[in-house]
Amino acid sequence: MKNKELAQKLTEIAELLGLSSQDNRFHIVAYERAARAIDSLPEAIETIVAEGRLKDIKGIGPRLTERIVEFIASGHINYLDELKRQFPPGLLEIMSLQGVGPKKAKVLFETLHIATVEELHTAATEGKLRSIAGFGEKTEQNILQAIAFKSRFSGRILLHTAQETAQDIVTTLQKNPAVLAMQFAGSLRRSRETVGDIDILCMVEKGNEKSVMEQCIALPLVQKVLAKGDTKISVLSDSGVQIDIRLIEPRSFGAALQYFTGSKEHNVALRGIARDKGLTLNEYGIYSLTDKTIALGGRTEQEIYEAVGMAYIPPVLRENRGEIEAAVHRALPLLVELKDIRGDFHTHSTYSDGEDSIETMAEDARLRGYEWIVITDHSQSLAIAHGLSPETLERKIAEVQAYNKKKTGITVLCGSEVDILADGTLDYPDAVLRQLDFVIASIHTGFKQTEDQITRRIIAAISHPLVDCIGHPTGRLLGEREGYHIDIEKMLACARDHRTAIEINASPSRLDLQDIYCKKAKDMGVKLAIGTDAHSLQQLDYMTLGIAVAQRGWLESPDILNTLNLEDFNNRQKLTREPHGV
Ligand code: DGT
Ligand code: CA
Ligand code: CA
Ligand code: ZN
Repeated sequence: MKNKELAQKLTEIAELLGLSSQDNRFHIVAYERAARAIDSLPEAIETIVAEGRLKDIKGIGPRLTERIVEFIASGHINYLDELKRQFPPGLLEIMSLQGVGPKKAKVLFETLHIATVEELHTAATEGKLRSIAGFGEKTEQNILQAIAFKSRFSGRILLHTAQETAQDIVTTLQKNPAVLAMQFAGSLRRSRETVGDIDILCMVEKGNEKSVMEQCIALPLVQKVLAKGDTKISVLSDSGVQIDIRLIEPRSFGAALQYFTGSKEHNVALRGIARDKGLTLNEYGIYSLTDKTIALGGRTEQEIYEAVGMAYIPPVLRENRGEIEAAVHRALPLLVELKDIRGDFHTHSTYSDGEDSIETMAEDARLRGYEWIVITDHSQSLAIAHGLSPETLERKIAEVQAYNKKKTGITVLCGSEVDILADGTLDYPDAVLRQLDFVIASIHTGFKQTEDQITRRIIAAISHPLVDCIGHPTGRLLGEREGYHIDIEKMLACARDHRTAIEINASPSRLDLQDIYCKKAKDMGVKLAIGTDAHSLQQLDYMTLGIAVAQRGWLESPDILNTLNLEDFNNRQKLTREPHGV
């Protein structure tokens, strides 16, 4: 399937067009839209092209069709190569810095001939940027911060990307009869929001390693073998991520899984407790300090945790943040799971910038076993995402009511993701908000305001009686931008007082509210609402990422509003609302 590669190329075209001096806005939007549509297709683009069904995809006109057909036939898009020749390659990387768009990148190139991030760093450090018209000392500082942020992230990949890559490997290797079992390990298994390298364990009987090793080297994604021993191999993938695969005998598999899942801090603390009990723990098993020849356990992880006298600790909690003490006292949280989820709070339909209709989204949610789905299209001022005018919103409400009359087995709730404007007011009047089943208030503009301004703005929204939830509360985008400045503790305290929920936005590059703050929210008595922010039905899958964040934040079913059935959901609605979802 070449979907991802094609989407990436179309995105690059959009980015490069932004550097050009002509007004290309419409072309840029068209390429971005097409990239998103192709990235979320459920089938291979090759098949669609071969069967002449490209025209069925919304937003793909004759020009895009031509480029896509060319790419499928040759693997190249000439137009992209041409654009690349016009601009130095480093400019794309410069544009990916927070706060540096095509306009600034272009000025930097034309005035100071800056064409790489290194050159930009040097110029900013030497104070040369402030001489450019429209730049100031502040811009210089922001650029240095953005470069620092990017290098901190650099080399790490999104959890979702790591999961997809690792799953491909597991699917291939599992076909080998010598492979008895496979498990993710490391930060990937702990579901950290970003992953440095991918760790995978294979259960293989002693003597059977050779064929598995050969198969690892032959994996299609392997670009380079970094290191290879008898039972361990490290490779570099074609997308530049390192993958460590270890082959482990069944009798040590649990011990190895425990060891290589980490975190390092968790393991250090666990070994300390083992030592106090006269035990020693390594990647092969758990032994008595006095007789290291007899293993007391090692086949399963459960054996290890039992031997040191504590409850089994789920991988998502293994960060040495109190889980060991809780396991000793048999007081671990009963973590929320996917099977507890009854609905999704944050989705977009074709009414705003989603790819699928309300009906299509609802049917997919029904197949996932949900009882309800909230469709939260954007509000009027967000023109770039086709925000809805109050008139269009009326039409949408009517469509939702008509849909619910059909009793398909799932209830659609008509919501909106309403912009919190720069002054803290909302993007719809109360009369409009009152007609909605669920209101998420989000910040999409004015990121440069001070912490005080942003916090006040969010608090104004939280205290508004018609707001149910605050969307992606910190505005961060992993690896792209740090988010706006906000006093999280103040926000949470206000949310508790007004019984307004805080979103766990499960979009792969958001995962916002972050795990550590979820735990704080729970401790403060704030409810959380998971929203996938799906812009297509496939993206409803992101619920698993939202669950991972919730679990890493120690959250249990009652902490998460998605576990409410429809009746309880309607009952908790604020009294000011006129119910019409059912
Ligand atoms: P990452 O890859 O940076 O996202 O984070 P991890 O946690 O996956 O770290 P990684 O890949 O270096 O190692 C995987 C696990 O293996 C780690 O969580 C704990 C264990 N481990 C690896 N090397 C050592 C070591 O030298 N000492 C200890 N205590 N544990 C180690
Ligand atoms: Ca790792
Ligand atoms: Ca590793
Ligand atoms: Zn949003």
